[in-house]
Amino acid sequence: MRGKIIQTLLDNKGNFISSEALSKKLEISSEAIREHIEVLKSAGYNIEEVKKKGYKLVDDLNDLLTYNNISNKLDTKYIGRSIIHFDTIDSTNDYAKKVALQKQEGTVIISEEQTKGKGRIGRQWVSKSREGIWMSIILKPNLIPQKAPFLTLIAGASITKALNNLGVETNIKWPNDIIINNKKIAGILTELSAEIDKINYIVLGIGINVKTIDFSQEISHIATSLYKEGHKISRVDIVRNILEEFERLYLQYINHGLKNETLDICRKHSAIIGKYIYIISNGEKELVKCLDINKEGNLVIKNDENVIKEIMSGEVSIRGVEGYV
Ligand code: BTX
Repeated sequence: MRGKIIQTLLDNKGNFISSEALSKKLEISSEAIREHIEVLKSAGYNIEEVKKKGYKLVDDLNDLLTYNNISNKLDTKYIGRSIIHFDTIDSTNDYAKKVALQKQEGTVIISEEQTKGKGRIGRQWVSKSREGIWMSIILKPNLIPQKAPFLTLIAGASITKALNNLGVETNIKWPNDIIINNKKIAGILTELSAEIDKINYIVLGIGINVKTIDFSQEISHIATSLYKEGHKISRVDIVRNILEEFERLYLQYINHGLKNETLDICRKHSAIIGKYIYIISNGEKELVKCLDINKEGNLVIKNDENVIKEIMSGEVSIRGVEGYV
């Protein structure tokens, strides 16, 4: 019933709905409505109550990343059909790994804040309360483990496509960064648990800066947010779009292998194809020309001796000649 109340308030966007109208629509007493509203308020919903006008959900909190908000009009079969929402947590990836074996494929762990958000190779991911989207998707594909890195590309392509649907142009810095104006608005951290020939689960972590205006000095030269770039978009809309695009591209890959749209998106929106870049691996830095992303999702580069090589995403980092890109 509380889900239905939230749904009705959401449908009524920004407007009051009287207690009578609510109780008529949901076929419960005004007293029961009042009790449910109290519980919803204590769960963090910002419901405004005005005598003779009724109730309304105050705008910004429509943007809490709860199951009710996201699942409203979510058009997926199983990605995001189950959502575990936290106000705060250490890391959604770490939580997802703890519960992955017991949860169904497509379960999403999402938090308003992370206190120990993780980047790759032990790096930190700044994840302030309500300023962005910090979420992890649990996947259990029937693939050999060597194919897991491609899922990072699917995530990157789905973030790009989703933001595109919402009017934002982004580029992908292979393999795991999404950028606007040469700065990072999103990062992807893919973690794998596998046997030699079988994936147990994959946790796909996605971090997107949405509302942050001030970044700390350490990252302000490489980080930006959608708000900072002039795109005031609701976090809920972004999550919903990403889950839908992700499911589509993921199913294409699982069902049709390498014949899929992901590569087209990654190539078309690549921030590095055709450019000179530094490949950094184990502290070594090599200047190369980036030629393409091949069918397996590996980066094809040419080094200064004109030797063409394939780079797997693994643990390399990429830097542009003049800075971050
Ligand atoms: P990465 O290792 O490519 O990027 C991490 C680096 O990016 C940091 O060392 C820092 O320089 C910079 N950085 C830190 N925070 C931010 C930020 N908010 N915006 C831009 N740049 C930043 C990228 O790793 C992968 C990030 C995945 C984050 C998600 S959030 C949900 C999930 N849970 C979790 O703990 N991590 C993932």
